[in-house]
Amino acid sequence: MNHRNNKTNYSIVKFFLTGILFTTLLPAISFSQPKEKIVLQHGAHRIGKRTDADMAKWRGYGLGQFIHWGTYSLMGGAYNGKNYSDVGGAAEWIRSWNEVPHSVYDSLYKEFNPKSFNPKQWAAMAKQMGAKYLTFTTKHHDGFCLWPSAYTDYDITRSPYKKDIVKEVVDAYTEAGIDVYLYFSVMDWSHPDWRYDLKTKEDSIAFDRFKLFTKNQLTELLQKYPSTKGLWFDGTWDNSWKKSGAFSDSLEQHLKSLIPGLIIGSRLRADEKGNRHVDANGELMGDYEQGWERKIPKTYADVHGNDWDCVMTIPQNGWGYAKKWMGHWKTTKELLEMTAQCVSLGGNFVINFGPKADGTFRPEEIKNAKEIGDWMKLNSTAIYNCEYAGWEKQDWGYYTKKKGENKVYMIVFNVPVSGSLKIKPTNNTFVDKTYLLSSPQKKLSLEKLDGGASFIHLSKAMQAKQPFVIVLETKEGKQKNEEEKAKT
Ligand code: FHN
Repeated sequence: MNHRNNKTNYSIVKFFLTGILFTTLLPAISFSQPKEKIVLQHGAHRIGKRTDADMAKWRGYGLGQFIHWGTYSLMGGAYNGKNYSDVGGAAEWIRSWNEVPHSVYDSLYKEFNPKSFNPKQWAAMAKQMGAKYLTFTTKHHDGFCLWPSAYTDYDITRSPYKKDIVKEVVDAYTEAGIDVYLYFSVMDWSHPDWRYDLKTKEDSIAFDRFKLFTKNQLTELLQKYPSTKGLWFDGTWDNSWKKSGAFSDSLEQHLKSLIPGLIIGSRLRADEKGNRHVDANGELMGDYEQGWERKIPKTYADVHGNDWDCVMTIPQNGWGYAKKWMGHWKTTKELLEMTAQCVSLGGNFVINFGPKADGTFRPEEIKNAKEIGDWMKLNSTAIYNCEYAGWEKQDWGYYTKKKGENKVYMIVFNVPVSGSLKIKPTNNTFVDKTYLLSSPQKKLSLEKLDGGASFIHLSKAMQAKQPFVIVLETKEGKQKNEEEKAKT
């Protein structure tokens, strides 16, 4: 087999340092604006958000599904009776664990034969959950391709399964009305020309070949699956890629020329100075910010006016199937609250699933998906096509606003002991009508307070039903019975 000689010594320490740097420090570091504008050839080519219909659709998704699937799913994060999750390792990284000989991992493809894989069932589960888009791992860091690639033989055709899994997934989800985005790891442990850094002339020569290989594979993916709505890049944090700003720029333009409207997040690009995500002038490179991994912005100011999505694991960490899930497993209520929080701050929330090697999902994931879907059935109006409302955040939950309508939604997760929810519209807006989204005939009364604020008092029965959604129909102008301010 080609591309099998590369010895990767990615230790878990390096993984976690990368993770911490990437997920914790990125927004804080990257957005500090330099005083004077630097002239860049390969910086951002657009200031501000995209304004086209494809991006408007992306913005309205609200909820998405991520799927990590590959030969790592066979190990399930365990080797020789030991669990990688016990030492903080993510299951899809198990090849980098010292316990696992590369020869063992690199032979896994010979056993990859997902007999119970039913792409239509996967798509039906995602649809019931309310996901509007899927991000699917075509190739993770190990380099194994779930599609038949002309550029490597480390692909699905060499497995006993043989069939094109990417096609099966793209077709089933597209048919179910769910948009598909392809995850692609640039870092490829299986390729002899992959380099972490370019220290010698030989490194650069090898990496030039690797760049061509990457371009060929991506072109192949978009040509094979033209209904693809976008690409989700990963594994672009190493120096070799940071030193390839001009290439990443031309690659992005090439890919966008293949599918008009294609959406690509900020993980692909580097500028000529080695900055990633945002260029040396602090401008986002890409259609949306891709730095929100396993964390959610706290305030609207944190998103710097950009589109963004948050990708989240159900366990503490780990994306591929793990026999033993790491740390705390998020409950349905927590996942719903994160969805509401993301939409309230203008982002999408993407929940990861790690199917087993046989193609079935673990029961915990099935339960989460079902419960989320049941809630979405009643309340998704407050999630889809909604945006940041601009109202002062209150402790009971999150506001979202329907695009282009005079409707603000209160997604209530924590009713205070008083049973009363305070609301405070922005200046020059007042609430005209208040009712429950799930039963619009049930009007809620509003006690108007001084300063434009109001209370909604809830019955005990309603308090037990949270999370629930209250609709506020708004009008422009001042609330009528405002008291005169005290003269002091
Ligand atoms: O290293 C990967 C990880 O395995 C997983 O794929 C996540 C998903 O966002 N991305 C990387 C870390 O940022």
